[in-house]
Amino acid sequence: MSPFKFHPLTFVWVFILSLSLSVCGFAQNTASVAITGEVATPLNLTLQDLSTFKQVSQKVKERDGKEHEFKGVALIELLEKAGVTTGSKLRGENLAKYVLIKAADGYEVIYALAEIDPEFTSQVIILATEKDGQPIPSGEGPFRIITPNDKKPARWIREVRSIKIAFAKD
Ligand SMILES: Nc1nc2c(c(=O)[nH]1)N[C@H]1C(S)=C(S)[C@@H](COP(=O)(O)O)O[C@H]1N2
Ligand SMILES: [Mo]
Repeated sequence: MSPFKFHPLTFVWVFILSLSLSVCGFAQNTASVAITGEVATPLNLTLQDLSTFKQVSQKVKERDGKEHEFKGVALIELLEKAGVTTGSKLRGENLAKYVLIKAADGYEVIYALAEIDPEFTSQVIILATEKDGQPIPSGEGPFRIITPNDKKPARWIREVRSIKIAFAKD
């Protein structure tokens, strides 16, 4: 006889637990960020896709007053990949473009395109995929925007789903 006695329902609970864990993992791995609007090439980027870009880290203080290190891809790199008017093309009417970022909970924030472009600012805004060396958990991630120079974190939008470039002009 085995020294351990399992309750008959143990296996059912273990099964349910492992199933829900794998469903969560699957959701994280298939989650993606769509880049649409005024782009040459619309993109739909998964964590896997983002890992192929140059990785950038930003250390920021969160609301809890503690410093956290976020790692991900410079937003400008993603916009360039999508063929957005950046750099020398960011002039004239293109200066009226904004970047609308939407989250899973319906929260939305905007940045002017020029706020993101390195010819206008030395701040590197990132689409973060890691926090303190770990994937960003659901509820906050898997994708979060970090804007290190913003004095309050209200535009550090969690659970990013889409990024749309548009003209503010009518
Ligand atoms: N998706 C999403 N992101 C969000 C918000 C939100 O309501 N939804 N709130 C913002 C505000 S107002 C703040 S102050 C910070 C808070 O981040 P924290 O909960 O990680 O401290 O998240 C920002 N990002
Ligand atoms: Mo906030």
